[in-house]
Amino acid sequence: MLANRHRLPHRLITALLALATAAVLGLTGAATATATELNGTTDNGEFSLYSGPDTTAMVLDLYTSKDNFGYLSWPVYGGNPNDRNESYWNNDSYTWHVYTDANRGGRHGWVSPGVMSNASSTFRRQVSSAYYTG
Ligand SMILES: [Ca+2]
Repeated sequence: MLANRHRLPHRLITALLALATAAVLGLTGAATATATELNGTTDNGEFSLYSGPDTTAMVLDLYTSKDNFGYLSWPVYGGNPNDRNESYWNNDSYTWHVYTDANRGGRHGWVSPGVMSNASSTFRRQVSSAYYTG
């Protein structure tokens, strides 16, 4: 939760600056690109875990850190995404850290920005929490 508090003000400031810029330029209806997490689509700024190999099947698209996948549901399809990951895509500008247990427990791995891959045997179908670091 601390990470969320850290990140949201930055995102809000960015959005406010964009709106201020739009106002100065006299633009109306200017849209700011914003990631919508847990909508089943990997937007810019999100880290996604997929239930199938090669970024297929169900998508758990995260914008903020998650302490316990046991409390989440797969977007669109429903059901629990805990220990169901087979591949991933970090479409964020931040590095994401994954753990095989909730609350940063178990084994730890990290995914650099832009990386898309299948999970290694160490993490395949075992990830239970995920965090970005700015
Ligand atoms: Ca999304």
